[in-house]
Amino acid sequence: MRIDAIHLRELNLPLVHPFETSFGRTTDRRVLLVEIESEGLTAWGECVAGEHPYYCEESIDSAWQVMKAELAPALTANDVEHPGKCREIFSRVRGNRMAKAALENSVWDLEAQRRGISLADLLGGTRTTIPCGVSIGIQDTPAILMKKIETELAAGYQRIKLKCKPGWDLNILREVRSLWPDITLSVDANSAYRIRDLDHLVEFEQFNLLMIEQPLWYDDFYFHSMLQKRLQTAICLDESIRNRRDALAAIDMESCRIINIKVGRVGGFSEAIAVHNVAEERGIAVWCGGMLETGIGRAHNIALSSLPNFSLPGDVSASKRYWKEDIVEPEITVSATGEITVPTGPGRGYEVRRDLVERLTVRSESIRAKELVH
Ligand code: OSB
Ligand code: MG
Repeated sequence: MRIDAIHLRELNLPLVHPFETSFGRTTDRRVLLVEIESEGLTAWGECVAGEHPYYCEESIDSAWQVMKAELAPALTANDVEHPGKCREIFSRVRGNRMAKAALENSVWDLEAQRRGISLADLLGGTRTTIPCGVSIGIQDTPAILMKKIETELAAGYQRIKLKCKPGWDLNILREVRSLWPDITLSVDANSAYRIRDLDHLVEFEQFNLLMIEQPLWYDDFYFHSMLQKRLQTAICLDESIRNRRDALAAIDMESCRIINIKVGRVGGFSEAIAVHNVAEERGIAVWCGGMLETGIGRAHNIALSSLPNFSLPGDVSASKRYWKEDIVEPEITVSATGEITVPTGPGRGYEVRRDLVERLTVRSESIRAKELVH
């Protein structure tokens, strides 16, 4: 297929509630969208990089620069026979996986439209509905957190994940478990602990957690492996897993027993599928993580979550938990039993509200195929 033009845009969208992790608080999301024009079709992708390089090395500004200067020109200069070819086209550029993913995922979105099948089908999905959980940020007080948990359980979500850090961990878990002894519960530390906290982390065992997500360094396997040996509770790796080889290493070293797959973090759908497959072969369950996406990234996460080994509830939740008005229609909704129905129409299955996108755009830039410039 021939890519005629790639449009980058930045939108500013206030979150309904601020989202706080161990590395910081987000109140407004700077959203980077990619729109691809190809032979009369329009496809979309979302770059999930943060406002700051705190979750990983990328930020939306670094991603914009790399897409504009390197990745987008490489894509328009090549014949992209299949979205699976993007990895090779981008291979000269090291890292920058969120920037690569935004473009590659748009090409998958395009290919699904071209073939008139759903994105989920194109990716090899088998599930018709996906189980959903929520990620609840650090709150100003424990009482506010308890209220939030109550709301999310009432909405039907199947798993509650709490962001934690030293000082917002055992005290919180004690209170949550006294109120809800049996719910499926996990924590995500976003690398807030060190190996010297080992005895402290062993205390988490008493709360019957489904998993402890990324307790140690964002780039570590070795110390996670040491920690996993001391814990009955499964460690789940998020930040550390950048690709299929990382997943293999982590599984072989027993650094984790569960993997969180984020399509942006691993550089696109092709690599996400590869991580999914290698985990499946080794009997390691995966689930789909989230990065406070708008409906575009969310739609892509839903399609990915339809693959068979996404057996645990993901951080893929309803639009209204994040946005007053999402940029897709219909907005993403979750059933009373905590499930999202995987759309079956062609492409991503959620229309982009172009008028709203235009109104929210604060900067844009286009990269066109060379032959079109005269
Ligand atoms: O570690 O999963 C994470 C959001 C920003 C950065 C990192 C993470 C998160 C989340 C949000 O947990 C999950 C969501 O989008 O619902
Ligand atoms: Mg995480």
